[in-house]
Amino acid sequence: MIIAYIGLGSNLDQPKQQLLQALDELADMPETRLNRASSLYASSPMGPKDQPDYLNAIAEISTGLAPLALLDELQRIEDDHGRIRGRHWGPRTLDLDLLLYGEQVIREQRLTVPHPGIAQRAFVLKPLEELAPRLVVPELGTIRELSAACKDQQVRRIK
Ligand code: ROI
Repeated sequence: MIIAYIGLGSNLDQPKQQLLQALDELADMPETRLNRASSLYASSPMGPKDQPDYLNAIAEISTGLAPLALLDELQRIEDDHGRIRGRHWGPRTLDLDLLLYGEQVIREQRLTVPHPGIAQRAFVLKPLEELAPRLVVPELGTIRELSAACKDQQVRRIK
């Protein structure tokens, strides 16, 4: 089993319900256990501003799925949530990003791990810091260090 971290995001159609349901669906993936989940966090959109604020969270899973099989499962769950692949960086009902897969570095056509945006995104780093501050992102440093470097981005922990 490999420990992997999944980023969840939503800003359409009841984002809180989207995320809570997605956590249940992550727990139901084959060969996978949901170890724990962060709190939910709210932030204004990175990218185009003419869209609602986002809710984000992080799930830590243990999985026997290979990276691309895991990616297939994540895309299936996104599709089940009515994800429509519209404009680049537009609003979405559910976004599931494979952020980290053990300590592996993966550069394939469909999949880059660690996720390429990880070091610039407080809405990923803040909830990840809640779960695993000392976790090392291959080639970049610890979550705590990366999060400190993004501290000017506003992300609010809710509930
Ligand atoms: N902005 C925030 N705050 N949270 C997200 O999850 C998010 N996801 C995206 C883009 C459009 C880049 N902006 C985001 O895909």
